Amino acid sequence: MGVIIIDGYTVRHFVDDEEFQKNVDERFASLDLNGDGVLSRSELRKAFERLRLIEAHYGIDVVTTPEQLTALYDSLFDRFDCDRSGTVDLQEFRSEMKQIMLAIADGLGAAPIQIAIDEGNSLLQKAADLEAQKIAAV
Ligand SMILES: [Ca+2]
Repeated sequence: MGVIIIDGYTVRHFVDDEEFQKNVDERFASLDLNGDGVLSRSELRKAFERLRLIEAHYGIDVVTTPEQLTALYDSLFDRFDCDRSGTVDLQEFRSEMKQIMLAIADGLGAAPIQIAIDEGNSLLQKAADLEAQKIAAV
């Protein structure tokens, strides 16, 4: 478990950077377990569990039953699956990840806050790393 200091500005910067697109594309590829080029419901569920988006963005910290969790993941899947094809393609994944990150940025606002990160490669961690690199490069 690490702790990063991050604000909305840092997250927005990251979303506009090509590094973000690269990260999202890599993530998509690693989540597409059967390699068919789209994410199924179960593949995307694994993604949510890994990204910890529930905790980070949706603000739900008390999820008690498996049924509630499934309902939650289903509603998230429907958000990603814009054209209701039953799968999430790369374009849908990219645009929704961007929306989610921007929503996080809005939530963070201008005041830097500390966030506990317990996965080394989370997107917020990458955002903080990128900002640190930029500061170091000046
Ligand atoms: Ca797939």
